[in-house]
Amino acid sequence: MTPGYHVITLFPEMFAALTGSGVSGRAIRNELCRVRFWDPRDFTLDNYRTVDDRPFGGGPGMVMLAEPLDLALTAVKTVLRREGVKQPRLIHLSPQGRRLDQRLVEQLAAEPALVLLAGRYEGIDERLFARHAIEEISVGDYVLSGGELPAMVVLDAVIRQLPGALGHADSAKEDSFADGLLDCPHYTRPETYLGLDAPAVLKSGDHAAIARWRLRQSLQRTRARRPDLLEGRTLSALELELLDAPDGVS
Ligand code: 4H7
Repeated sequence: MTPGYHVITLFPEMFAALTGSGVSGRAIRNELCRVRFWDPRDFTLDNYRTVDDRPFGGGPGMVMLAEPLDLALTAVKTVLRREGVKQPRLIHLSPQGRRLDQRLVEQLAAEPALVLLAGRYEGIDERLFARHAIEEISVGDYVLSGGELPAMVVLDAVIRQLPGALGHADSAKEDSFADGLLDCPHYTRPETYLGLDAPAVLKSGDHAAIARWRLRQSLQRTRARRPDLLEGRTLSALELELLDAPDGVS
């Protein structure tokens, strides 16, 4: 079944960047997944279509009302139940959440549906979280004005994992992080640019040597820039050998 992604947001128009362009746009156009938007304003019950109010206890900014979000979530759940999805993962994008990584992305890409809640203002009335089991996910330790960009980050990362999303030439398995390592350097024409030569091995036609060179670059870069990524990973004999191979060897 085609996975269904549901986004609860006051700013559905922001998602044109995700749905209209690139790998994600093509995947949606080709019906590898569906993305639907739910505007909490459409679930308000007052004439002013109010979605926020001043925080109890005072302080700056506004808080999102529980009720419109609760009604929107309930509507999404009803649609999903009718489509045979019983317990969809509900995800609130928040700086307080579990950090997104490629392992979590791969888990999310295996789900038949996801419901993403993009908050605005200072946050959401906490009582929404008493009524629904909602996971919190963060895309990194920095503050944004809303959850829309994080929701697009999650969806872009998830959608590129869907079978058929990438041309068969490039594959999600080839991505940096797919094997827990940083990417190798890339080169294209011309062979010499402003006196700088592309590595000769890449022009050698020796595919095994090219694969070894790329793996060595990935390993050495990962050790230099993100040694934390190597900590939880057991290196094979080949990987250990490549890590300490000098440039030009192997
Ligand atoms: C939930 C709660 C996610 C969502 C608070 C969301 C960063 C991330 C938001 C907030 C996000 C992330 C409201 C806290 C606006 C900051 C100025 C939306 N920011 N905000 N405040 N790292 N912001 O994933």
